[in-house]
Amino acid sequence: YFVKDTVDAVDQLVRTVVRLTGAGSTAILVVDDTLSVRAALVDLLQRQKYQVFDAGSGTDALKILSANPQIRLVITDFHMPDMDGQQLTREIRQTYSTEDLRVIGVSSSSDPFLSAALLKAGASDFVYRPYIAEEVLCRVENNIDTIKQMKRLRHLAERDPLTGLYNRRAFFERAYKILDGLKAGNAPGSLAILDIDHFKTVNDTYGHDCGDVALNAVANVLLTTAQERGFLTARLGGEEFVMMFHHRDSTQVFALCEDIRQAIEACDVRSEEAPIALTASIGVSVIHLEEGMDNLLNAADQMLYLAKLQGRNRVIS
Ligand code: GH3
Ligand code: MG
Ligand code: MG
Ligand code: MG
Repeated sequence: YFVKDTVDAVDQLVRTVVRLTGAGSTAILVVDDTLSVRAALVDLLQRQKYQVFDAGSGTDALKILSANPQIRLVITDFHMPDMDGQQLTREIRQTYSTEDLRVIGVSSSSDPFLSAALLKAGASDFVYRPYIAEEVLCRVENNIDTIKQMKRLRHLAERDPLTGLYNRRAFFERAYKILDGLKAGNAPGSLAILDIDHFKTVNDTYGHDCGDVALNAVANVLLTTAQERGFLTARLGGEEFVMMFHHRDSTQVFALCEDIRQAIEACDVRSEEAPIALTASIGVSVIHLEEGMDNLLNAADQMLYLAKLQGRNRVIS
């Protein structure tokens, strides 16, 4: 009986497979219209402790994918009645990048052009059946590893190592897109620069390590507020941070910045029990449709300068 034979053969091979690391939590979707073939692959992957989903058609596969965003890899058959593996891969690539979701094609066809067709459509790998279980598992692991490496590199490229906020580069990449979107939709938005008050004194009085703790406290306020209320934020450098607010008028932005200012003032940062006074000044510039990013930054900087001049720990827009 085919399934049993396959499973037994797989069993033999799996015992010889080097213990693969990190299989535990990764979710994989197996797509094949032939139940027995699908079942054998599902079984192979489940034995390696992957979380496995399966679909009998491309249409079902797309539904399962959108309902389960944790899926990182699709292993798809080529020949299927409603939508073949190439069409499915093309559909997948409309929504999911190779950084988020890998596709491995499988086929028992003797047509040597199938692998090229699938790779062209956006698959990252291909195996012809009958396959050696160990090869499939190694390809699965390699593809998952590629995603992890890409994530790691993206994190290194986009995040500030001290606070975990976006860095300058990542901020501007996103900010230009937001600005274009606002202009296209004639929607309101603002840009704000935040600078910690007398931060040099914090460093000089309590030491650089305490300064770093204070920077992280401010970053946490920004990160939490940004997640809760939906805006873009980043560390521009030193003790300066930037925020971009979209689809909010100037009154709403002012109120939001005022909340941020108060949350920073309320931060409980201590040096050997002694509380450290932590405040920040914020300069806001409202986006006018004719304005570019440089003008916006300059205008926000001028407002920040005024906030410092008028006594710090305040929002000026
Ligand atoms: P103001 O209220 O006018 O903004 O005064 P300030 O002291 O905050 O401004 P100033 O620009 O004189 O000082 C900024 C300080 O921030 C100087 C620098 O050593 C410190 N700084 C910059 N980056 C870091 C960092 O990553 N960690 C720590 N601990 N300090 C930093
Ligand atoms: Mg088939
Ligand atoms: Mg500064
Ligand atoms: Mg400062």
